[in-house]
Amino acid sequence: EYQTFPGTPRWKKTHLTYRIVSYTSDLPRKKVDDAIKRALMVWSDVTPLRFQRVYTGQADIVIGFARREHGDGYPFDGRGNTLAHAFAPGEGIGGDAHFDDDEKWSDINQDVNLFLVAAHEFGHSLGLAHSNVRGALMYPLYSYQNPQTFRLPADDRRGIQKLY
Ligand code: TQI
Ligand code: CA
Ligand code: ZN
Ligand code: ZN
Repeated sequence: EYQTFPGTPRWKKTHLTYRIVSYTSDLPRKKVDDAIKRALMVWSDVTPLRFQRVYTGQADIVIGFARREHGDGYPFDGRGNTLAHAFAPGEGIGGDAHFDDDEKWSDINQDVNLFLVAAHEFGHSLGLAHSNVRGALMYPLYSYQNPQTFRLPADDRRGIQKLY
């Protein structure tokens, strides 16, 4: 069953902005942009949420790649283990998603698939914690699925539709 965070933080609006502030050198920028866009669509496809990209100024969901200590008190740990993290909805760092640039990011099946990890992180950005349903996107185990044929599992859909 899906879970929300304590106090059930959620966005109190359906039009959210996102901004990509830094990139990995593992992939061309266009592939990063595309993976992020499709990962957000996983959630906007099944809710009234809309995501608009902005290029300057502040945004609800700030997205970036970083390594080790990167200013939020949750340093990354080099290759392996933690791949990314995201913050529950809220002001400031709330909603933001960070990706460990010591991982080898990929848009296909080898290494770590950016689309799948980003879709999971944006679940956190929108207010979903971890599910205990094996196979759910928010289940805390990375398992590769073909991004081309990815469908949001029913448990995650129920969870996000409860919130929005
Ligand atoms: N990063 C953890 C995660 O996103 C960080 C984390 C642990 C976390 N508990 C949290 C973030 C609670 C927000 C709220 O779950 S990770 C997976 C999965 C990670 C793990 O790098 O371990 C995915 C990132 F689900 F496969 F285990 C992406 Cl898909
Ligand atoms: Ca790591
Ligand atoms: Zn961070
Ligand atoms: Zn998670």
